[in-house]
Amino acid sequence: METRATRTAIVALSVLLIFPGALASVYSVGGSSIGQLEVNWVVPNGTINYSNWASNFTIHVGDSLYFKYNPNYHNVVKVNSTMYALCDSSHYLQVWDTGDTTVFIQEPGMHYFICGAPTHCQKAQAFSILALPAVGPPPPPPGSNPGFISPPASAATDVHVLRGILTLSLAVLFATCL
Ligand SMILES: [Cu+2]
Repeated sequence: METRATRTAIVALSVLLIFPGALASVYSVGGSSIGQLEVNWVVPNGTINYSNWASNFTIHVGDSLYFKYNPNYHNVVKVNSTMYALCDSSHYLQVWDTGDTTVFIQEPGMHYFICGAPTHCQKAQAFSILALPAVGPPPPPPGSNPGFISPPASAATDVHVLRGILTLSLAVLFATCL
């Protein structure tokens, strides 16, 4: 039996397959699962360990970190590794203080975040997280590159056929739902 939920799931899956970029994830800092938005950017009270939290995930360029917090007490400060080790928020790379912060990860490598409120970083409201390069093939280098080998035409065709089928499925699904 086809339910509305099933249809929704099929549509969502189709969208993901047709637009792979939609696979970028949002990681709620301190949250228990991907995509779950929780008020969790706080001074660790014994239940949250941000370093452990960060080590649970493999994030990539294109993903986002979401910080939910009370802006009367906390903020989000991006710093370099030296300032991170010193808990020094005065030499920041970027600061957010709205209580509802989404940090889009634009570069691979280590990213360092601390809370700028006095003593909060020292109390472990801080973490570093490694971002890997974006998922998928790298863009072709600028200019001519004789060493660059194009993927086999058959693979490209398969993707087009698959996307064609999925697009058709989507059209049928929408037509059925209306
Ligand atoms: Cu804080």
